Amino acid sequence: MATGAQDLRRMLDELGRISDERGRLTRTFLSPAMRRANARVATWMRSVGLNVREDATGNLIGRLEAPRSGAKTLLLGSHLDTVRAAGRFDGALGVLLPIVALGELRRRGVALPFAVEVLGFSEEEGVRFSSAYLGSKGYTGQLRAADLKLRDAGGVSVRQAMAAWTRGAPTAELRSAAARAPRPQQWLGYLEVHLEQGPVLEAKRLAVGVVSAIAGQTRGRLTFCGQAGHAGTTPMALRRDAFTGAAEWALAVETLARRSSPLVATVGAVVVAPGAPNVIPGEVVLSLDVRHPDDGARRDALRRLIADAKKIARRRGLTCEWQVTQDNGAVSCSVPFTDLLAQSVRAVQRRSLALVSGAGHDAVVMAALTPVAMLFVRCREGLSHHPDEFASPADLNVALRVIVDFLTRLAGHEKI
Ligand code: HGY
Ligand code: MN
Ligand code: MN
Repeated sequence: MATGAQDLRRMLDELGRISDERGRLTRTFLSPAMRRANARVATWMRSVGLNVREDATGNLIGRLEAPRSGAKTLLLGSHLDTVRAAGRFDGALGVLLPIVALGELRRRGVALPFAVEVLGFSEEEGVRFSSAYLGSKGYTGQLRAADLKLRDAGGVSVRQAMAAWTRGAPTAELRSAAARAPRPQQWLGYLEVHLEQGPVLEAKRLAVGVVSAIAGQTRGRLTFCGQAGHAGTTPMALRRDAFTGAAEWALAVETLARRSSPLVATVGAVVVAPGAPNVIPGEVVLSLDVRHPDDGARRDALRRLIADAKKIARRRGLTCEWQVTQDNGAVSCSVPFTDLLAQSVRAVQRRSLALVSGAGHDAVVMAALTPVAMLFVRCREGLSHHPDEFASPADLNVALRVIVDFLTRLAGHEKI
């Protein structure tokens, strides 16, 4: 399998260079780089015998038919979009590894009794529209009107971006005749391979592990409004500075999260308007990302943080407004499906470990419709959402062997 792992590394390196920005990897929803990435991954899909299509949400779908019609379909996939200044493994690993695994089975002459769809979801990170999982929601028919109305920093809505994308689709071969309604009753389940993005596997000296559950997360925007004014002539006592109010709140977010483990809360993006050095900030928009394995605890923390924002605003003569852009409950992975995956993990690395995922994944969306399982791959120092994100060739080889074993094991399963 060493050549398979070498192919996988080469593909990850190549895909990691397809970016919207020079010098760093940023590939957001329906961007020009996404178009190039889909075209490149489509060639790899076709090279192992998959029929390739693209749906109206820009998801890339490679399908391997079963020998007999009416057989169920196993879904394998992850996302092809990235955060800004991303690593080359987050998402891409879960799309490219199944392609290499299917190529390995083809080389061995193994015909699977079920169909397979390899899914390259077009949007999981929620960078462009501040709402995650638009790709897998589109694939599963779960996109809501509110999702389509979301606007990016340039004022373009999701609906407009999707319309522009399908008009520009490269060839008929990549454009599905129509967005196919999902038929979950036809699915065996969804398996996602993903970087752990945390330190546990490294601490346990394990190359891979299985996921028991995925933490719930809420994302949104909090806007503080005050009074813009002249930085030189406005006395400090007369100011209604939106940024200092926002800064006080950001520290309150950190203080609450530090006191309430395993709660995590992050202010990751800040927009200050009008954004000139000699103008007192009149309006500040902050992003908020709150996560917890327990939904009740997450919701309590969110209520507390919004109340703190209102208190700070009142005291400083500001207004504040909260807008939720995403809210997902915690999800448990399918026990039988995960047990089968754990058998393959044990067959390859002798020991299997179950982890809770603090990161969100497309499996959260897929779990609403079909059993889900996830394989985590160790990442160096737990670092992710960073250019230095890294999974070793040896660990990639272990993950590849696990997935080949899993597909072979599932093929022999009486319930197919
Ligand atoms: O943010 C996350 O949890 C994931 O990387 N999308
Ligand atoms: Mn990510
Ligand atoms: Mn990811």
